[in-house]
Amino acid sequence: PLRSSANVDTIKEKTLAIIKPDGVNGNYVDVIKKTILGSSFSITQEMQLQLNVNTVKSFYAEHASKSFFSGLVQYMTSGPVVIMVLEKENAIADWRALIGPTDANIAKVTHPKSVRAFCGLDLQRNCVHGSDSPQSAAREISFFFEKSSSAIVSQHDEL
Ligand code: IDP
Repeated sequence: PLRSSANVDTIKEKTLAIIKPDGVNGNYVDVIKKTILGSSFSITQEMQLQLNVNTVKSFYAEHASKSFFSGLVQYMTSGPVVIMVLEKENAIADWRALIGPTDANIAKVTHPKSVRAFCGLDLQRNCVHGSDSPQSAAREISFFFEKSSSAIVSQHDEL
């Protein structure tokens, strides 16, 4: 049987987005949320937090051995962040495409319309985070938003 396009099941996907301290501090929250909503994502959860050192170390554990790790921890605890769950079809890849490459200076050249191009500053201070795979998205969303993780979140001052 034919189905009208309105009835075609779409498989929605969720990803974790973070507006990092440079983005919040630079007053980019509203323009980034506008970009998100204008790109057919819905924002299903959102909170503003001041992250602490242990939470950032745990969130970025895969980078613990990297030379930039201590700088990353310092940066991510330097001010409040806005953490959101974004939902749409193909949300994980589409949000990564929308934010552009890790290095904001490269983004300005190769992806001038990307979020990191318009609000990022450099390789470290790149304004936004996006989950890089379905496994990361599942881990990162539960890290911040599942009830069982409230022990971690409750260590912060929710703003
Ligand atoms: P991604 O955020 O684009 O997925 P990752 O390689 O997972 O990039 O790195 C996590 C974060 O660590 C980056 O977004 C950036 O803020 C920071 N970072 C990555 N590589 C470097 C580096 O070489 N120097 C300084 N900071 C870095």
